[in-house]
Amino acid sequence: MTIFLSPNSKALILPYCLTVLLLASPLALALDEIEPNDTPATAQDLGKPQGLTSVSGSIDGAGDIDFFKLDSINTLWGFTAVLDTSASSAGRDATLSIYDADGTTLLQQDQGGWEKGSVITLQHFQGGSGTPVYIKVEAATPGATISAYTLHIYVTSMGNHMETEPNDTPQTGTITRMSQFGIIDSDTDTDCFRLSGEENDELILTLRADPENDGSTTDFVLSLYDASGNLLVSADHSGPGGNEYIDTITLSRAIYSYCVTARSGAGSTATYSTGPIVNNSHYLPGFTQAPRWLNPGLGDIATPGETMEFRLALTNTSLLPIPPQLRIGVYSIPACLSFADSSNFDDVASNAANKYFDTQLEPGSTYTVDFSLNVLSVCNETMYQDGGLDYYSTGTAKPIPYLVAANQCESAVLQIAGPVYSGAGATYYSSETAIETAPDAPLSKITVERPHALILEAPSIAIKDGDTFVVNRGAQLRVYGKAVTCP
Ligand SMILES: [Ca+2]
Ligand SMILES: [Ca+2]
Ligand SMILES: [Ca+2]
Ligand SMILES: [Ca+2]
Repeated sequence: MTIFLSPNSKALILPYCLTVLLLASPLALALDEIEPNDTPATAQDLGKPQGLTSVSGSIDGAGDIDFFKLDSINTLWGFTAVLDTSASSAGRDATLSIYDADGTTLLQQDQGGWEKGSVITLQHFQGGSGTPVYIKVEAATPGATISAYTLHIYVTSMGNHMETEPNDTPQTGTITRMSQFGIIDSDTDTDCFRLSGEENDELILTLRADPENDGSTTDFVLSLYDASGNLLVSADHSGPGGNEYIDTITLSRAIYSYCVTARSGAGSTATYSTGPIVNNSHYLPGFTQAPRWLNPGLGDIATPGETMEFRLALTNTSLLPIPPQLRIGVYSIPACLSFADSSNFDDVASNAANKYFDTQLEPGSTYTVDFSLNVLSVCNETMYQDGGLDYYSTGTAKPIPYLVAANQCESAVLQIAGPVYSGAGATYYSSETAIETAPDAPLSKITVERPHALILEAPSIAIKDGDTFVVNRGAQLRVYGKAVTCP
């Protein structure tokens, strides 16, 4: 299964033009720092991150500064960097900073944003693929020693989607995207966001207090609530202009809300960004895509000239509605298939089509699209259900493999000339009533080797006495005893 981000538009989205891949299973990489790394020029290169990267290091007294270089995925993506100094037997006060590609332009900085260290969050990458940013770890007091720290870098897709008012209670919270942007516009404003947890999900919540980096000094509070509105945990560690961080909470399958309030500084400049990290990566609601081939032939084989009928399906398996930016698409291989009936789609190209849904998908509900395709040629290919949840800037390509084989009727005996069957292309579909090796190769062994398939369909099938069949791993031998009509 391939999961991908798609632009939030109604353009046709094909997998080969996607720019952003989400990882179905985020990677976790654990490294030790490598000295010398005291300047951007000698920064330890962490490359283009995937999932969670953790680095263990230390600040060894006077002069030690640790720089790490992180390469951009693209500007739709960003990261959260969490510095944990709680294991240090010496000093624990550190400063965590992010610099632009020049190594000197400060993008974000934190000192003691949470109980165990510092946090920089929802920091967009600044340029296209490979453009670096630099992360700096240093002692808050020059010359101090931090005997051990761990730097965790969580990579997430972002977008800073705007909150939707009214959202002042846990029950009315804006449904969470990957990251959210909001404003505490009055002393009484509370902004809540809801997400649907799954059993044993690990949730981290972060708040960036000054997303514009313009020096605003609102003092925010970030709080997590259960489905009944009970407060589970609250973070108010930082002062004015400081980030907030809620460390890992293990979830149940339930709806959770996190709310933002301001202790000071409400008004038009009281902007923030906030978002969850779930299982070291983005938050996405639970959903399934289940495309089906409705009329497969015997043995899941079609023949040229037939019509294949498909049903695409998208089901919301989470506990919250999926907002109505939903798209179900299809794409197929143009050499193999062409649309016979695409009338249920909203836009149709030669081998791709999309259907858009403008009402939210309720929990447990399914949207489907039926269509049919003409079978053009012999193929061993895949038809894909494409797209999905544009609200979350994401989609999934889910394949249906299919086999199209030629129906060959020209002789009564399929005679195999050599010891290795190769068929006509990748597949062979025969109405022959007998199969045997060549007369001059008695007692031969007939071997079917990947990617070949030998498919026999006839009222009765005989194999010459003494001939041996070998079907190697990955190859296919299918024998069907049904009547075949030949011209
Ligand atoms: Ca060091
Ligand atoms: Ca160093
Ligand atoms: Ca608000
Ligand atoms: Ca509000």
